[in-house]
Amino acid sequence: MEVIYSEECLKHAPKYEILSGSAKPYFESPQRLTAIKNHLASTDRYAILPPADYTLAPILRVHTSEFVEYLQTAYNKWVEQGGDSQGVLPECFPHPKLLAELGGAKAWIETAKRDGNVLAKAGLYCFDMSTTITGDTWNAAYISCQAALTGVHRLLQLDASSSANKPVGVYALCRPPGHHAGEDVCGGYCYINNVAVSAQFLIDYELEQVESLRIKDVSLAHPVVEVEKRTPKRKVLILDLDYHHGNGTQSIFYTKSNPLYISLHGTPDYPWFTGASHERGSGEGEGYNINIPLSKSTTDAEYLSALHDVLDGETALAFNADVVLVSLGLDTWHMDPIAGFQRLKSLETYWRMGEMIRTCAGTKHRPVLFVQEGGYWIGQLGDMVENVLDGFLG
Ligand code: SP5
Ligand code: ZN
Repeated sequence: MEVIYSEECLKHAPKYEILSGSAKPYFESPQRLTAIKNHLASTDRYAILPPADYTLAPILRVHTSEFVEYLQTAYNKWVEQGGDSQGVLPECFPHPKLLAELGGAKAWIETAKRDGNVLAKAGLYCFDMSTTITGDTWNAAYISCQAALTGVHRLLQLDASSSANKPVGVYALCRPPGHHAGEDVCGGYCYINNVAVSAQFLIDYELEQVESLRIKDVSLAHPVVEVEKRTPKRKVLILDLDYHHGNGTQSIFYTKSNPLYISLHGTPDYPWFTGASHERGSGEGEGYNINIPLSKSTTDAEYLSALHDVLDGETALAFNADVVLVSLGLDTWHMDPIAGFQRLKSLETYWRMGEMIRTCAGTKHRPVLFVQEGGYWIGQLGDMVENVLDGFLG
């Protein structure tokens, strides 16, 4: 299988985050990526390939230009304004109650956007204290997203030339991750929502249009290509297997009937205020958002049974996706230092997850792009990824 990976993504390396009231070493570390890459490279079944560049245009279909500009410029402004060189972190958020009492929500938010104070913007464009912006963050987040888009491109090429019934899959080894990032908010170590941008890319473009957008070597010097609305080209199913609810992906597509978003996640846990089963989408999107909250004491067998039920369920079957995107978090593992189902303890479970994606009715015979999200127990990340991908290949 092809693995899309770039060393540029290692350069984003904040020293610490604020968790449970104190500074902790940054869990979303570059070592996560090298551990997975080295593990896959040590077998002869995986080819490690660099990302190409599909410009900012696909990113701007999902994220606002003011948010993107903030990510690009925040660190330099922060340092200019006397901020800690470790990077940008908020000190105050526009909490709805605070704003209601002041009676001026809209006006304050507009002021924060317009004026030059990066501390106001830091709270406006971020929802937690773990998503530090350093001088290397934008570049890494951009290239992480380009790795996912490269994965989409390779997947479409492989699918066009593959023989029926043979599983077609690609793995985008992305970092920083993406599923917590919304259209104009970062959080949960996520800046650009790699899976959401990839889903919209698949919905927007035919293979030939993808080819014409492609610039061979990644560079940040490209002008912004005009972003047009397009007629949908494909139906996309997003399967979010990260331990945490993908609040960003959910919110980006909440009012849309394509993609179909399905998430299995631990509850109650971070991000605390999203992920209930009654969050089903709204308007045209009603019924196209499926949350499966699972107790933290979920076992291997219970997890697999929940996954099987949803992938073989009526909604996934009726949706009849053309392509599947998997938000692949490995923080479901019982030993994960910041997450994990306490009784999910068998590596074989990860193999079975891959197998279910290959064999269940809702995903069977579809090309699958696996996009790396969370997972913090570094010693076994490689084993978990290898099991999912091998289970998928069969
Ligand atoms: C992509 C992704 O997995 N992001 C997750 C961000 C989670 N950040 C908050 C973690 C809270 C951990 N609570 C500490 C419990 C220690 N036992
Ligand atoms: Zn996670």
